[in-house]
Amino acid sequence: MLRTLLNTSVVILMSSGVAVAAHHGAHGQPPAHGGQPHAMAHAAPQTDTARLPVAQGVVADACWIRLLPAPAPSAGYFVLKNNTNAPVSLVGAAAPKDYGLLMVHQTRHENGMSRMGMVDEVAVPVGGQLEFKPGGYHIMLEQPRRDVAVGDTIQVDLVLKSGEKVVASCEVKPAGTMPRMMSH
Ligand SMILES: [Cu+2]
Repeated sequence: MLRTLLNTSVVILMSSGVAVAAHHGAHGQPPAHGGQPHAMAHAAPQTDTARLPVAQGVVADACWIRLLPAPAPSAGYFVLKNNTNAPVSLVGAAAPKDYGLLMVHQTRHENGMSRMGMVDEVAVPVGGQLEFKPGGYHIMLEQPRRDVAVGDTIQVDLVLKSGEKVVASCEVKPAGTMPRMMSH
């Protein structure tokens, strides 16, 4: 019942234009993402990931974070590899030491516009991998709890549908790291 309600909230958000071209600004302003549906939809992934067991056979490689000055959200990228014999799905993320809110996002290109929306679940096939990269899937990091600086290492807990987590060690890099500044 609760799960159904949460999913419905996400669908409504994604179809009602939360995904915007200038998403950095939109996401950085409290009115844009302070709404109740948004907060509810992402309450679960912000749970205490410290208690989750570490998944065996699932790894996140080459994680890095493109740092933008607050209140703009920063973005995290990595390669998620599923070396198990079962499908794996990413359903959330948390970096409790450093950020108050993480979200799983996907950037899509429609009618020449770059749009971004939250996603419930990202599947990684058996024996395969999925690259989170600029212009595609990414993690948004919001509400920094300290002054995160270039060169820092951020521990990001990636929450799987199985109730396990994958711990990613992410290097913080400057905003200029990406050639396409306005699109991640
Ligand atoms: Cu995003």
